[in-house]
Amino acid sequence: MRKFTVFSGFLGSGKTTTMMALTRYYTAHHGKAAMISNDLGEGVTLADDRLARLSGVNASQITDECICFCHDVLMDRLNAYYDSGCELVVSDIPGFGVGALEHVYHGLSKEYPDALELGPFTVLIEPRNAALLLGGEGGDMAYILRAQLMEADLIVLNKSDLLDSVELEADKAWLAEHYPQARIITISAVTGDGLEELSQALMQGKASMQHPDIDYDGEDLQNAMDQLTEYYLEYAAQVCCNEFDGTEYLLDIAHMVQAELQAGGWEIPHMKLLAWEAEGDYGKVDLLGVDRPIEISRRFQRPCTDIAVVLNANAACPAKELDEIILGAAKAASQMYQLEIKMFRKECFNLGE
Ligand SMILES: Nc1nc2c(ncn2[C@@H]2O[C@H](COP(=O)(O)OP(=O)(O)OP(=O)(O)O)[C@@H](O)[C@H]2O)c(=O)[nH]1
Ligand SMILES: [Mg+2]
Repeated sequence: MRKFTVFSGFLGSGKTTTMMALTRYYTAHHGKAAMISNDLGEGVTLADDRLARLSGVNASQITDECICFCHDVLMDRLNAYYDSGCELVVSDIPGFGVGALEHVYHGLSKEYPDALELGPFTVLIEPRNAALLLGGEGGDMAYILRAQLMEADLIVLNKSDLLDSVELEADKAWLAEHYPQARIITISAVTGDGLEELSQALMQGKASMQHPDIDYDGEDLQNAMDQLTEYYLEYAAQVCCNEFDGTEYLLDIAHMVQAELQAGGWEIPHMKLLAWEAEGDYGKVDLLGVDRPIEISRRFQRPCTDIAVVLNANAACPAKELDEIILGAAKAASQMYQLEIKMFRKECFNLGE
């Protein structure tokens, strides 16, 4: 079988964590699987892809362009995976993913009609965003959440570990009522709950190839894109003497960025901070909003001396201010830890341009 499925969903909903858990689970229990991380930065190392590979998952990245618009690159990559024995490949999508159903699924099926089987177009949502929609809130981002869910053949309510069974059933019922075209399942990418159901849904389910009216050329999507700045930073940091706690270092950067953004009245749906040592030990910290606790997704197992750092962020903050805040935090934290830093790459651009 040559199955391909796109994972759409809001920033921080857990696409990467789910693709990693699914790829690992599927390979262990069913057959070989692989995942692709897709984002827009030119020639960058994606934190998502590096994280997946550091944790031993069969993964690769496509950068510079959305898979919406580079079907030849995507198809070459998929063929390489299928030729190496993979039967299931999943990929995420940059930005908000809105329009990916048309651009990726309909585009691929026109250009490569018999090359692969498209699995259900899959959209992840996390409880916090489900609660916003349920409460009739969500501000400017509500359009994005609704458009994503309208495109779904399969809605995956992730982070089920954060809800009790009554809350879970209420969210599921609301999603089923408002998005009747989609099947709804609940999973926790962190605990592994629901991964068998997700595997079955992807392998047995098919893309409906529906054409929902999501007002793709309308003002709402453009407004949302205009607000967001995408940021990529890569550098090496070496301690002058002794050792340091790499996880605490990443946490300090995240706290500084959070405080500055909050003070400026900005918002940050997701900033990922990943660092690793040459021997393969690594740490990862996630900032998921100015008002949410900072999460440690992985702690370094040992003290650090010499690390590579990749920081990727999406923030509702102008590019110049975001650059000053993030670079300022990275430099200040490095000074605190007596680290000498060597910058490799920085990309910072508005998503709407
Ligand atoms: N509690 C809990 N946290 C989760 C779960 N899945 C993901 N997370 C956390 O949610 C945060 C975001 O997860 P990612 O997988 O990076 O989210 P994403 O959708 O790939 O984010 P973008 O790449 O920015 O679009 C991380 O801190 C994860 O550890 C889950 O099932 N339960
Ligand atoms: Mg991701």
